[in-house]
Amino acid sequence: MFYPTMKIIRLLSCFVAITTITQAAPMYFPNTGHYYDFVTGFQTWSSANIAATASSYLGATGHLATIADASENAFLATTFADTGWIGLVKDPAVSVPSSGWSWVTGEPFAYANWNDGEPNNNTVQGPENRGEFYSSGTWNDLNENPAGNGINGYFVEYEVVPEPASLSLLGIGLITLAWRRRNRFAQPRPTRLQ
Ligand SMILES: [Ca+2]
Ligand SMILES: [Ca+2]
Repeated sequence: MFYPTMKIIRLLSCFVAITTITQAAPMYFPNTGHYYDFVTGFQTWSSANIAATASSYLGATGHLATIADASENAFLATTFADTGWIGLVKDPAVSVPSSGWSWVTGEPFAYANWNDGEPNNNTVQGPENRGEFYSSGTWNDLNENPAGNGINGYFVEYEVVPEPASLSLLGIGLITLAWRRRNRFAQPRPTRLQ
């Protein structure tokens, strides 16, 4: 009885290890230089916002994804093909559905890709002051807690700054080379014996 139990535990350990290894890493988008991920599982927009800002990748703190232009929008749609929260919020004091929107990062709200008929501020479940990204790439304004209605998770973005280590090493190398050359020329030349 003991041996089969240990065998099962070992098999489960292998399964967990394989699952961990095969977990997808955030995806890189060259146009922005940022990394993106889709975290599966329903939660309210605010919970997703907190979770995103509590996460990090390659030293960069995450935030709910922000979309500056059509290329970034298309990247999210084609890479993840899923529906979830993005870092889009509306000032509740603004009554016009299409006005008062901003990104959680404070970057300019210069691009939008609303789905047909959206934003409509459908108040059946409460005011729609949060941004939902459809798998098709279009957007919907949605309330804070739609109880799982269409939200499969959230998009997180990591604004990773390129590692300067290689540049630093290059700089140190050049300085060292210059110092050596200067010292070599500064040294008195041996007097040639006549
Ligand atoms: Ca962005
Ligand atoms: Ca809506």
